[in-house]
Amino acid sequence: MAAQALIVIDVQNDFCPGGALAVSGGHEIVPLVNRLIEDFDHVILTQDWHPAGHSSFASTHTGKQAFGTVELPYGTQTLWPEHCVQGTPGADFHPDLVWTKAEMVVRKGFRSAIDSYSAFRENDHTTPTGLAGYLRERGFGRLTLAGLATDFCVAYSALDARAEGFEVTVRMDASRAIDLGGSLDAMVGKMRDAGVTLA
Ligand code: VGL
Ligand code: ZN
Repeated sequence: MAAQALIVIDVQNDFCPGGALAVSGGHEIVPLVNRLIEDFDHVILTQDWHPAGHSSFASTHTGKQAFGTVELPYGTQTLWPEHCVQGTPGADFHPDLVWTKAEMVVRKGFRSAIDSYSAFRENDHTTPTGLAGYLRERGFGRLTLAGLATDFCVAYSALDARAEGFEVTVRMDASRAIDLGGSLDAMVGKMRDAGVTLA
């Protein structure tokens, strides 16, 4: 059976209460994520990592509000408050996350013009992050995902991982959602249809 890895998605200060794009209850998952990190032999982290003035920030577009949308060359992009700016405390991992064991940290969203929810492919659905190749080269075929946010970065990562041929389990108990306009239900449906195991 193929080796397995845990992928901890974006457990960063800005996605926790008090942060710029706080996910309700985001900090609650940290003890459970720490237990998963202990239980898995191989751990990979992702880190949302935007330059200032990123195209996904509402403040970059005159007259636009956070949680609205904008048309970018690759399609409709949801606009967010400024969050996870490279090198800022908001972009740091939650202080209680025990991340030292991580073998790899994948940073995403570092291109000004393209957002990246997924740890595999940016929001143009074309530009790869390199994670699929890394996982295949290391022989990982089974992935468990947990983190923030269930209906954005976790879900898009899970769907792309399935499309890349990995077996995927999402630990719903160790994830929390933004739930913007029914996005949680919609993404849960898509994950089920794609053969993602929701645990
Ligand atoms: C995320 C919105 C913007 C996430 C990242 O980690 O789910 N959501 N950037
Ligand atoms: Zn982001």
